[in-house]
Amino acid sequence: MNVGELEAVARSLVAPGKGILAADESAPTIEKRFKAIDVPSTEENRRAYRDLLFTTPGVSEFISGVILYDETIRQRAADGTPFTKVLERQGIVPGIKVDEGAKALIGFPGEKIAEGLDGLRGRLPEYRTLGARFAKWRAVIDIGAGIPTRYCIQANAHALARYAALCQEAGLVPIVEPEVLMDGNHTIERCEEVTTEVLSLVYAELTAHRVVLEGTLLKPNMVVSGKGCPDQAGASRVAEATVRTLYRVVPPAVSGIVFLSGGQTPRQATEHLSVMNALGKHPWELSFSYGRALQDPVLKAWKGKAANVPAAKEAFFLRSKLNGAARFGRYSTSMEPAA
Ligand code: 5MM
Repeated sequence: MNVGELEAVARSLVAPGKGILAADESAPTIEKRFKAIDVPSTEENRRAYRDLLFTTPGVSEFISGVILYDETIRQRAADGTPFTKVLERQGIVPGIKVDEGAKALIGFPGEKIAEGLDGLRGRLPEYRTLGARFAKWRAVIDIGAGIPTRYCIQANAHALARYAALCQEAGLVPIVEPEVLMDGNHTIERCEEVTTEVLSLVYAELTAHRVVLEGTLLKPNMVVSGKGCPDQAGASRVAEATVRTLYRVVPPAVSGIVFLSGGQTPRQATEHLSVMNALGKHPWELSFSYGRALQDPVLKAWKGKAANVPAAKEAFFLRSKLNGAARFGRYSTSMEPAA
């Protein structure tokens, strides 16, 4: 393991004004996204969609890295260039999702454990040869009646730490993603309580596994009200609760924090990030690793039609640029195009 190299990659992913595009939708997830715009999830449609994202001119000013899925890291652009090369030529770092999805945690109804540790050590060197310099593993924590249990949090934290240690051994920066879901009626206070417990256990496990924190990034949820909660916290409450939680439990040695959007609207995700950055200087870069918040407007503009590719690229460029502004706390809703 070359610690200096890991830290350099981690820091480049959170360079000022930039963040990550999460384009690592697994086959079932991309099928769901395509279904919403009436596009069949064929291999060529998935390739064409990722092609439009990765060849959007100028986007490297705001996008530092892209998380790919196993199929995508092996695909090529229309001109035959491997996607990893298309990204590298723009100075964008390719990454790879290595978990195999969240599955039922036996004995714990309603809870999940991310799978994929078996054989992971053998899979990582190939991804590095294909061009990946960082990886991602997502654990899912649900809030509900009697959940999450301590056992579920512990089991997921342990798996995240095992994954992170194996990535560092293979020369890949691990993005550690423990996602507390927005689904449910819970209050923002309950989200804060659960997120605090989850992150505390994650850092206890990472430390126990001797993971070098400087060579990692954290991809957390923001602290928000559950989708069905009647009291929907506004941007300043979300920003304050999220930053307070991070200060309490995330060591300053971590190279950066790249939020997931988790079902927030694209505007909300951008505004929340901007307000957090406007609060002042923090011990870590506060950045983004959005999937839906970057891609929803792109999918709506594209609709699977070649004629819509320029408009879809424009939508991706705009969302990336606005999140780039949010990295400096300089986003305002007035920067959004009129509806
Ligand atoms: C892009 O979606 C990623 C893969 O999800 P599945 O394993 O469910 O197919 C997902 O891990 C994503 O990176 C994070 O959830 C962040 O995406 P959002 O849309 O929440 O910003």
